[in-house]
Amino acid sequence: MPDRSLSEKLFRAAKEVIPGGVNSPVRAFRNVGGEPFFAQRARGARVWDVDGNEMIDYVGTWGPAILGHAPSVVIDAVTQAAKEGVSFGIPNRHEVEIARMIRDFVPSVEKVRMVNSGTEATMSAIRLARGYTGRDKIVKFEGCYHGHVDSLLVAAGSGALTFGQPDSAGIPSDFAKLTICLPFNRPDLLQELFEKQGDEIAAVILEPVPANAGLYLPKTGFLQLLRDLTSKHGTVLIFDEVMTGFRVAKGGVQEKTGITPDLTAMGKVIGGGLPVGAFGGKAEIMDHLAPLGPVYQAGTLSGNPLAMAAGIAQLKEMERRDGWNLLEQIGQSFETAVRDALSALGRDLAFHRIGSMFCLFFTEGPVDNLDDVKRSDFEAFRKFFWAALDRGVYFAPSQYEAGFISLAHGESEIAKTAEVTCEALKIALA
Ligand code: KE4
Repeated sequence: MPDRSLSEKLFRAAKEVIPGGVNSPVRAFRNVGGEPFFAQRARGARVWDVDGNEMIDYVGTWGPAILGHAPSVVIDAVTQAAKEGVSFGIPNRHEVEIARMIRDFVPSVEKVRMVNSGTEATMSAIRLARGYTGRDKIVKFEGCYHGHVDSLLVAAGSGALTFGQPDSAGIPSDFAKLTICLPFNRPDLLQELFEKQGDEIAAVILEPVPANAGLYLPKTGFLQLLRDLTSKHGTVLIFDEVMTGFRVAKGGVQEKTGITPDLTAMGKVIGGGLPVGAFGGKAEIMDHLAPLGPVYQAGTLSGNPLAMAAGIAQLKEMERRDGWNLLEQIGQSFETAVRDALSALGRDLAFHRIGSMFCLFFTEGPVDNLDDVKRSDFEAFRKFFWAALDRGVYFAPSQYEAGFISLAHGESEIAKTAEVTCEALKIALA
């Protein structure tokens, strides 16, 4: 068992001054029990805790670390930008450059507004859709998580699900009732809803590949049906690609599927690890934003030069190395290792992967939506998580999260992970 005494000491101190000792609930390890470790430093595919324990990291700061942690191209870009100033609150050239890159990577994004988190991105996209359509109702899917937005913390995933709080306290019922929640991958229920209320619905927002209740894929035709129904009824279709964007493909899920939303929420990868979100889409809709139009949205640090420089450097490096193709190759070798471990144990657990995002469910398939995920053996997951962590591999501390592979996960990391996964599965499934 690794020594984690300094992390324990820090956690005790943290809990005295920070609610739950964390600045984001999922970091508290509540889904797996025990206490979180405290990071000392991270580089490439590895993270070291304050007690000096080294781990191969498959959380990757929940998505941004697509090149691996602290890539030199990002550090150099941020250092250079900082020499000119850390924040202006004045338009700067970095904002124009990253906006042009986002537009070029994601053709459905004709105009984009930078913000400071994925939450801000989805919150702003919803407000914009309501302002553009003049309608109030919105649709989301059970288990999808779009940040801690009042109107979207309804049947939400990720940390909200981890704590059994898919419907947060503090949200007025008058507010929540404007959010209609459907199970994912149920075209029948979608069709029925739109037949009855389609012309009253401002927007449908979804993770086109849900990855906040584990990771599962849209069934064939589901996204196309969504696109057809929203187009027919003048409803704004919003893809929340905060996690999948610039990761599962250069242009995200919309590039892989060819289904084009009206608006896209983005974040994580485009910030290179610094606080960034963005939302963008059709100019006709985006031009309803202040100062052009009646929908207000603002942010002191939006377009911050350091965050922009980090995102530009990361996107350029991904493009230079054709990172998406490399990630697919690494993802395939990772998947082979996991499936070999499962077959050696004679267990047919559901393992889902799209590019460099994955999830091992402690249940047999099919896993098509949140109800299927809830069949998982959470005790076995807990044992697996700690057995892997104690052997130097850090997976996401919740069955309701996805894993992330980076360009820094080389052959040695995958080989070590295969060995540890095998041992951890034996312990978890014994
Ligand atoms: P942030 O506000 O946390 O930057 O982004 C919210 C968000 C929006 N949309 C999607 C699809 C997301 O996955 C997220 C945030 N992702 C979680 C990980 N599942 C962040 C981790 C955390 O809450 O600490």
